[in-house]
Amino acid sequence: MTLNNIDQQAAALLSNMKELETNDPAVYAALLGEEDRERNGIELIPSENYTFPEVLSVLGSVFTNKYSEGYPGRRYYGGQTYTDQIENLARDRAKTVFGCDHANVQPLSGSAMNQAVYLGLLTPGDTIMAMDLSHGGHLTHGAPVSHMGSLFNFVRYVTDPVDGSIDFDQVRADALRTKPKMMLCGYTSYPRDIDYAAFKTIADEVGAITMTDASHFGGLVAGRAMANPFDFGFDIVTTTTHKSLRGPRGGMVLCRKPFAKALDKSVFPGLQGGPHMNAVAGIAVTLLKAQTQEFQDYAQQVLVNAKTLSNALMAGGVSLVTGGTDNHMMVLDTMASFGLDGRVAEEVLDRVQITTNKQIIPDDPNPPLRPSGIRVGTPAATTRGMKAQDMEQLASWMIQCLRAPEDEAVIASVRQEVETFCQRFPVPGL
Ligand code: DSN
Repeated sequence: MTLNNIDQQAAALLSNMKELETNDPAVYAALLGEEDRERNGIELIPSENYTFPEVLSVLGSVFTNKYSEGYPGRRYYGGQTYTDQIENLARDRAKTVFGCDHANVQPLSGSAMNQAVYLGLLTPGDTIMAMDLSHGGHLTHGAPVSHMGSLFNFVRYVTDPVDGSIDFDQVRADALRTKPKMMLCGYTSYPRDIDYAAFKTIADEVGAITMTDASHFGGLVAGRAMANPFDFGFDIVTTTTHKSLRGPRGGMVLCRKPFAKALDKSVFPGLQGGPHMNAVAGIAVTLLKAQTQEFQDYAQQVLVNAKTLSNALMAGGVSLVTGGTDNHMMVLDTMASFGLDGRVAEEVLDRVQITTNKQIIPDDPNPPLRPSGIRVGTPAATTRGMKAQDMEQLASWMIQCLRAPEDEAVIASVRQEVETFCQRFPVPGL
């Protein structure tokens, strides 16, 4: 019996890549193209990031070969010595990082993890209070177009049009009237922090389970830069693992002990079959990284960068939804600021290799594919080492392009400047 050493693994990786180049040149070419895109452009989509090189290693590893239905020590397939090791590591590290009693690291995605919580703890038809989609909530927080929106009775709260605050007197009145079984906070496009204490007080008054979907800011909670809902007595926190946390694509359900059994059962066998063990290995690796000072510094810098970027945009006359940010993201009202809908704004910035995403704004009169704004965030740029002064430069380029979307000279010159700038900031793993 021999275990591979690092030289053998390096030779295997090179050989695997050569096989791809030879046997599937179309996919290989797309891979090279994506590498160049990531290297030569600035990633500002707030839900995207560059994962750790160690995570890339385990994602492309033999762990992808293995079926592991069940949980460590109780599997439905043999050969689980090493998969049990990595899943136990991932679960224990998740508990340490987030300060919770129990962790399930098997959800294949953010939608699956949220569905597992609702379906595991509630009965179809039950009432859940959550943030309205156009005010920042996620599809799985009850948007009418999602299956969850038809299965459960979602009561939606909204935000103040000027400062983005939540009217907790209104939330309380709605909770007393509708008697939700669950109160959910968390968001996909909301640039403010959450008042967990206020939610918890109302939930306790009506006997609701408290849940936070921390997908966007899970990494900032892990890095101690943002508040942890468990410190306020929350029952459940879900988070995707690939956004601010910098892990592989996937999800986690974290909870207090009384919910552990039902939630495990809901993830498997309730909702999913075999977990993706290469992703579970990546989650384990990520959660060790998340315990370092370097990660905490990154999390703090994400917030500093977001504040600097938002201030620079506003100083340049850009209208931001809620007038700024408390977290890693901001939403630009491009229609009000430049007379451009979000699709056009996204396309103009794409042309200079600054990647953003079109975004509906609260109560947007425009449709989702031509909404009034774009969403921007700093986790990926921060991972690459960009600091506050770089955010001022980014704001200046964005404003130049959005003010003159049809000026080919401006577009060409900013594109060149962006490409030169990017050479100073290597992409991890490339
Ligand atoms: N796709 C995620 C985001 O961009 O926020 C939410 O599903």
